Amino acid sequence: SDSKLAYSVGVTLDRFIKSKQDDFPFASGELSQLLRDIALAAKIVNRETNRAGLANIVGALGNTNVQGEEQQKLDVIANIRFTRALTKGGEVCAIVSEEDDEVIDLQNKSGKYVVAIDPLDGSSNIDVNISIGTIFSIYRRVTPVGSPIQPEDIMQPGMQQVAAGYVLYGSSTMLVYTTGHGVNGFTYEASLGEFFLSHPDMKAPEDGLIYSINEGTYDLFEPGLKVYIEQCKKREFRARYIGSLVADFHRNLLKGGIYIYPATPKSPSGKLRLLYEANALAFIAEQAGAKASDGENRILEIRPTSLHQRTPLYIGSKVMVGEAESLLRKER
Ligand code: AHM
Ligand code: MG
Repeated sequence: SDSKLAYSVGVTLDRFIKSKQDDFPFASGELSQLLRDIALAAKIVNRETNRAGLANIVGALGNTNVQGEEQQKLDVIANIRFTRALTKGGEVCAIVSEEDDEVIDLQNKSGKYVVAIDPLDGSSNIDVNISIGTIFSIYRRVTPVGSPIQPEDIMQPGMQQVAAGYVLYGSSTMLVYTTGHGVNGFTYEASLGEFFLSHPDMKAPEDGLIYSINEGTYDLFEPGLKVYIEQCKKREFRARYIGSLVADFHRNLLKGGIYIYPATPKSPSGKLRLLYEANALAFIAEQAGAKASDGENRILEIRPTSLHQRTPLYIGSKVMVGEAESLLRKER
């Protein structure tokens, strides 16, 4: 197959990014460099993730580094690693991170890009050795380079992303990203320290058989969603829910399926965050021929009003998301 061929020829992420530089609106190479910065931080976080179970042992052996970082929780470490990479790279002027209440203004006047990031999503899974992920969105700032950053640089709808991606720290580590010209996936080869193109031009199946939702809260679902879930059961679909968004999304993208995090009376906007969780995955989904909505509206068209705002999320195979939406509409 094509993907096997590409892998055997050995297209590294660096080479791929270079060859795609023409995709970028103003091919100055800065976005390419920014993607490479993210990939480097991902390698470091991958290393830390692989050692997660050893953290206490390493501490006991007195191997703490100067910052004492081994003692910190992995999501904090990931935040430090990504923030540092984005700061040192020089292309970024501001960062929105799940780990920080406020926007991080890097005071870097020449930086053209704003990054929204969840450095380590699904972190409740770390202690039990289950897949976790990093999710990132990249925007071009809208106010002039050289001036102080403004709220409108940060609060951009997902449609304005220039690139987005995720890293899945799973049975293999993968980096998947889009710049709006299709989706490509790279698998990490640890012994070489390189990501290799393993999933060129990823396309989601139009329809699927997997549904991913925390059914433990079924009683709180709105009527249309209850009907949809009952339909999934009648058709004997497969229920798969890791509780790690990147992993659930990635599986469904490859195999065909829907991931749902609904609104409930307790959390009327669901749980997931628009800026650094939903938008990036929505951009990737659409680029792969899938669909992402809040049950009613296209995720990428939502105008953010606050930094950490939440949104319900219905994401995955086009047919499935469409069906769920029409049932919600019918019962509302
Ligand atoms: P986090 O950002 O605190 O890690 O939470 C996000 C995670 C997602 O990865 C996952 O899909 C979801 O929370 C699971 O939530 P729940 O346990 O409510 O099903
Ligand atoms: Mg998260």
